[in-house]
Parts: sequence; structure tokens; C-alpha cells
Amino acid sequence: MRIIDASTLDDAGLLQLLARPSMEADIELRRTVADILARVRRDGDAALLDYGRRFDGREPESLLASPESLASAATELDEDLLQAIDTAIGTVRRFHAAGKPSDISVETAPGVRCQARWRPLDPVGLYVPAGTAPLPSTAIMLGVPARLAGCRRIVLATPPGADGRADAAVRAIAHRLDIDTVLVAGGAQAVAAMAYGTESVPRVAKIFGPGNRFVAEAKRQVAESADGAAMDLPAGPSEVLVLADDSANPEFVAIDLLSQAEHGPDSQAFLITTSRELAEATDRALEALLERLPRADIARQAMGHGAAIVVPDLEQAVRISNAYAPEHLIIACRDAEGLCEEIDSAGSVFLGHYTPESLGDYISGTNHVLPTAGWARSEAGLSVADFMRRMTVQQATPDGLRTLGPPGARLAAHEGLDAHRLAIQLRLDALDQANG
Ligand code: HSO
Ligand code: ZN
Repeated sequence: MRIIDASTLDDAGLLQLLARPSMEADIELRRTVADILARVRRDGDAALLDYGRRFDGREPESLLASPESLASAATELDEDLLQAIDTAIGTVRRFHAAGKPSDISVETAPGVRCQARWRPLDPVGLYVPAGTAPLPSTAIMLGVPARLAGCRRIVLATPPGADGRADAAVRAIAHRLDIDTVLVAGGAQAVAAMAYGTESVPRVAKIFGPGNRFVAEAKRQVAESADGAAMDLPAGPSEVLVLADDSANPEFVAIDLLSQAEHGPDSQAFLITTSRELAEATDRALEALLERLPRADIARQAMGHGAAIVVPDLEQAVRISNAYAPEHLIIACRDAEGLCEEIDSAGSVFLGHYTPESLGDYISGTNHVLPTAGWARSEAGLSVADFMRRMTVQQATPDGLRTLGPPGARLAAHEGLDAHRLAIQLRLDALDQANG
């Protein structure tokens, strides 16, 4: 890992160092995805099967997982894995249930009541990737909040494994969450099927979940088309920033950097520290740990996009972190909670020396679908609200109209919108007449 002294960098140099690997979709990718979307839209299931053969390298056993294969999936898993899945479903449910938005009802003036009522989206589409490995944890992170939101119909799409079936853990999770439509397809074609519907896949209102470049581009394109489907977050490669002082354990820091780096060659990991000794010890630990990792090649490539940056004080470390707006921020410092107060841009924050990011990826209860690529400046990770929409409702009594009608009509007159003004005034006149 490169170790760089922040004092040797000007602002431009720092920005350059923190730049993300480019994710811009090239023309070729855009065109390929547009073709796939158009074809699935036209030919439905037949196109899905054909693309499955071509891109997934195999035709799925059946496009939709059979009810039996969902019901019996748990029997294909080890008991301790099942228990871990149930623990994760429990913590994610507990945390997300507490954050479920509630309706409000406010009397804004005597006789005028305004409400906000939340309604589940229906149907919704969940994309569970299985690139280098299936990610059943993502099925939990998407399925649990969708169920808590009250979404009635949920489609879960995931690419087939070598046996032509959806991953057994993903099927078991779908079954536990009462998700009975599991589309065994991946890539842009799965996104197209959910956005436009096919003979066997219902058309959904919004598509959630991470995926490769094809999936991300397909989500973007269907979200742009008026009759497509909305999308959750623009997805980029995973990233982590570790902010550490001299109290940090270099081996813990190194393995946290590597746990993001092993996701993919374009992942990014930074260490910002006040201690040069820690940076150097972390670098040594990285080399030793890489020897032990089956995905060392991927992690090594990803580490090339990051660096250790040595700063004079924690204030500067926080400034850099906020400017980068990491998807994951680990604060491995003595006063982690105090520093967290200063953080304003990060997807998910991990405090202290005993809170590895893996905890949040799998089991603590927070969501692991998080804003990447700097989106943490304005966006948040998934929550129940993302699976719902808010609708406002209002009602005025005659007294309410008498109170707020006149100032409303005055504003309408100012804007020269006379039908607006009269919609109020005619009613006020009618009320006057009725009262003699
Ligand atoms: N860290 C990933 C999520 C994940 N990790 C799934 C393991 N499995 C999100 O950036
Ligand atoms: Zn992860």
C-alpha cells in the first residue's frame, strides 16, 4: 500500500488521490444494455432463456424457482448456516422495524387537517448478485425491509449457479421471507424482465440491489424510461475508509481494508491516520494477511486504488473523510464516538476497535446496500422508507375553508390563476349564502 504524507499534497493532489475508479458506462455498454432491454421487452421469457444460455453460460432449470425448491432449500444447508441466517434476519428486522416511517396528522389551522400516509410499493423487484460468489446476505438486506414495508408482491431475481438453480441459501431466505417469485436470471435481462414484465415475471414499480456494470446500467436505463421501473441507488464498487489513531491495531486495520478490497478489483480502501508507525505496521500486516486470502489477487488489485494517508491531526482526517464520503467508515480511534459527531458524509459508520465492517455486512442489523462513489454526500443506505411512498391527504371543514380560503385566494390572484382563486371563492360564497 502506498503511504503518503498529506503535507506533500495540495488540494488538487489530494482530490486526485481520492478519485474513484471510473464507472462511466461507455457507449458500447450502453448500447448492449439497450439492446437487451428492447429484446426482453419484445420477446419476454424466450429472450430471458436465450440470454441465460448466452451470458450465464447455462439455461436455468426453470425460469422461476419451483415452490418445492424454495420450500426444501433449507435442507440443503448446514444447521449452523441456517442459524446464522435466522440471526441476521432477526437483527436486520429489529433495526429496520424501528426505522419504519410513521404516518402523521397535523391540524395546520383550525379546521384544516393535513396528513402524510405511507403506502408500500407494489410489486417490487430485488436483485441478488452472484458474480464471483452468490451473496445471500443481500437477499436479507433487501427482503426484510420490503416485507416490513408491507410490499405484497416481491420478485427476487438471481443468476443460476452451476447446477442451473438459484443458490440454496438465497432460496431458503426467500422462503423464510415468503417470497415465492424467484426469477433464476441475472444481468441486464433480469432487470428488463422486472421492469417491463414477461409471461412469467410481473412488472415491478422499483428495482433494488447491487450488481455488475450491466445490472447498474440496466437499472439506470429502465429508471429513465417512463414505462420502466424506478431504482434505488446508483451502485458503484465497494469502498471503505479507516480513520485511525495510534490506539488502532494494525492487523485489525489491515483486515478491514482487505475485507472491502476482496469484493472486486475496482474496490477502494483508504487508511487515514495520525500515526506513521501505524501506517507502516498496517502495510506489513497487509502483506502477511494477503498470503492467507484465497481472493488475494482481487484484493491486491483493489489495494492499488487506495493508499494510507498520514495526517498531522484528527481534524484533518475528518475533513478528508467527509470530502471522500465513503460508503463505509471505520473509526478506529480512542474517542470514536466523539469523532463521529464531526462526520457528515458516510454511508455506514463503525465505531471503535471491535466493530469490523463485516458485522454490518452480515449481522449487526444495519443495511449493507449503501451509497458509493460519493453519493453518501446526499443519499443514505436502504431503509424501509425506500420500499414505500408517501402520500399527503388533507381535509378542510367549512370553518377551515373560512380561515385559510382568503389568504389562499389572495396568493392565487397574485399568480393570475383565476380558476384557482374561484375554486376557493365560490365555496366561500356558497357558505355565506347558506348562513343567510
Ligand atoms: N460490503 C458489501 C456488502 C457485502 N459484503 C455482502 C459481504 N457480502 C457492500 O459494500
Ligand atoms: Zn462486504
